[in-house]
Amino acid sequence: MILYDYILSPDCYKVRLLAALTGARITLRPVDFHPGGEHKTAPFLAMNPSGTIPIFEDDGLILTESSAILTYLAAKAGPAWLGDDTPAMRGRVAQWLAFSQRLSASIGKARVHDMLNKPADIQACRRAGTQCLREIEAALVEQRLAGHAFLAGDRPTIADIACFPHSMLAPDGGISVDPYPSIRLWTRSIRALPGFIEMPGIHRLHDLKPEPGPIPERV
Ligand SMILES: N[C@@H](CCC(=O)N[C@@H](CS)C(=O)NCC(=O)O)C(=O)O
Repeated sequence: MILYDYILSPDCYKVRLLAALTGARITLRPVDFHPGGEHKTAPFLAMNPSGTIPIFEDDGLILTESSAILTYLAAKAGPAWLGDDTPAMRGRVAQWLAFSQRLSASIGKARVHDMLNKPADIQACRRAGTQCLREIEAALVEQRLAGHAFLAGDRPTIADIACFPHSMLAPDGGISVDPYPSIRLWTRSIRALPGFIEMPGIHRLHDLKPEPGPIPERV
């Protein structure tokens, strides 16, 4: 299994992370995303006409779109990650996979604008990204009230893997993650999973900040 990969891409990191968590062996083929723009060259456009990474190759099958790749890799290497326990859980996983594309289109765009100077309507991206984080926070509060620490149920699924990277990298695009205590707890649960791997830029600092709220007075 080959992942056409860029180390600073959150969408590629999703695939590396799931591979690490499931113990799947994948070969990384680095792409000169920046400054080379290799993903826009003819051989890459032949694999993915939309000109994005990740691209995934396995035994003659070429897959694009991170959510599709997560689904395939989970089916192959760790079916429990698909979240097929109940129809409701399966539906929620599908919902969060679709939602993750809103994260790419908002936080992802704000991040490449700020880090790589790519043109974007930065204020619109930040507004949309903040709205996405609020929706994740609200959903996680509901989940916690039901005794569940993860997005689709009481255990991690590809829904969490699809939404975790962009949420954690939001500060790279000028979007704060500080106001969201449930996101903070959720990301801690993900980090604690056996086999978890980091990506450069994932903000540990966020974890280390004190919980929001008034500072207790010293006695
Ligand atoms: N919907 C795609 C989005 C992937 C995407 O936007 N990837 C970024 C890198 S993280 C990319 O290739 N952007 C193209 C560019 O900025 O030229 C997916 O989920 O795989």
